[in-house]
Amino acid sequence: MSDIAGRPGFEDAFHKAAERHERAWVFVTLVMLMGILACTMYFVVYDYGVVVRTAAYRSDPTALGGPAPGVVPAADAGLVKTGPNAYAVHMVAHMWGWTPSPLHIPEGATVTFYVTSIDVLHGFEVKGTTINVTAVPGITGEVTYMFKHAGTLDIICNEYCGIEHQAMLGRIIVDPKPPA
Ligand SMILES: [Cu+2]
Repeated sequence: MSDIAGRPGFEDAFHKAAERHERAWVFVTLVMLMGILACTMYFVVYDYGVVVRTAAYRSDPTALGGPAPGVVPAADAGLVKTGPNAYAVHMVAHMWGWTPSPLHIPEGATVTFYVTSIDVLHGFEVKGTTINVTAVPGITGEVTYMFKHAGTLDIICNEYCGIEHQAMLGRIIVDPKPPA
């Protein structure tokens, strides 16, 4: 074994140190990959439900049984039954809140949200779920979601919409199924 810089055993020590570093970095990479996988699995397992479909169209919300343009529905307007275990609701964004809220949903229900805004752009996001629809004045966005678990979910606004944007909160309460 030749020596670098005239020091006996230097090359051996150098290779051993390099190997140690390589192993350490392979380990760090594996830990990061496992972290990403764990986050993904967590969301797959613990997500509150699944998006069934989404759509967006220009429309007069009254054609869908919703409030007239510019009108905020009643705060306690609930779900409208559209089929077995299926419901619809018109969710209206306004500076700075969501109506109707709080919104009660039975556990296991599939709910179609018709989302619009009466003033500026807002973002309809339900924390802990994959619901994320932009609320645009004059346009109805549609998202259908199946709520698998009972619990309380927060509605937030994810498009900056003015001075009280960060306080623009709503609430969805998924009521547990009565015992059969
Ligand atoms: Cu907003």
